[in-house]
Amino acid sequence: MTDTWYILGAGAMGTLTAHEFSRAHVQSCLLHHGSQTELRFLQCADDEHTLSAQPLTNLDQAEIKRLLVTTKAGQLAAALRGADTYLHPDAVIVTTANGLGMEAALAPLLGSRRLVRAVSTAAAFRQGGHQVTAVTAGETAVGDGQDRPAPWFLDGLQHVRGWRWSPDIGDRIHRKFAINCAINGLTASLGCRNGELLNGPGAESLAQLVAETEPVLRALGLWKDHLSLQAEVERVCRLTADNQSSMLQDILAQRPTEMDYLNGELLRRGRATGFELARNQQLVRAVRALELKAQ
Ligand code: KPL
Repeated sequence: MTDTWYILGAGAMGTLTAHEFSRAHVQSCLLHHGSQTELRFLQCADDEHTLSAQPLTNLDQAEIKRLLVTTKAGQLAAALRGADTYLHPDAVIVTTANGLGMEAALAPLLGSRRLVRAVSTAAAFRQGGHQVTAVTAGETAVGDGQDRPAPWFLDGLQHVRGWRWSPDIGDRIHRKFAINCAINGLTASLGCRNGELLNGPGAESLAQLVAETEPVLRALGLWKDHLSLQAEVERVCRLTADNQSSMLQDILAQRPTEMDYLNGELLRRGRATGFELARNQQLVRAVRALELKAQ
């Protein structure tokens, strides 16, 4: 029998993932940090699915051998701290969190375990309370730096719709980082959908931000594509034109954003290499001000 995947974080991403695992007959258990069993209602096109989320504290010590953490980067450390008692010493831990710069703070919490990164285009949003609406199951790339899929991937995750092993996960993380640095903060600060960065004042702000950002990303080895970042970002904005970026959703729902792990981290790395990034700095300040206003 294969090990159960425990999915920690019963928000939009966790709920959609738990549904996708169940669709693929991959045994999973959705977990949350509360003290009671809760329900989540997931709307997928015309179907509604009800899922239950169990309190983490219901588990036995060291019960978790496979953990998928679906919280954002800023909540990863707290999630791992809360799960510590329940994690097996050899547990595989996978995170779908975006961004860069969280690794050092997490290292003491992982012990001898490794944190495996997953890069996902799955999208869902929470409509307040326990209602979640799925936008797309998307594609999820998982990798631990090895060419061949790990046994824990082959015995379960490979059957889930859109989940693929990726030998070049580092490049995918960097690519998503670059695209999110261009789109997320700007849509959050302007309060606009992704498609609104293609025309008018939104397009002007995007062009200025990308013109400042691409050279530093290239210098840091975080954008290696032969295509310009501007062309790729415009393509993503067209594909996701009706979406509210995840950062805009966080601002609207008064949740902390991933800014520290996106443009905030870019500023830190850029400064260490001699780049002063005025527009990125302005954007980080603008998003922090929105976060503070919401507190
Ligand atoms: O990844 C995204 C996000 O919102 O975090 C994009 C690509 C911008 C799609 O909305």
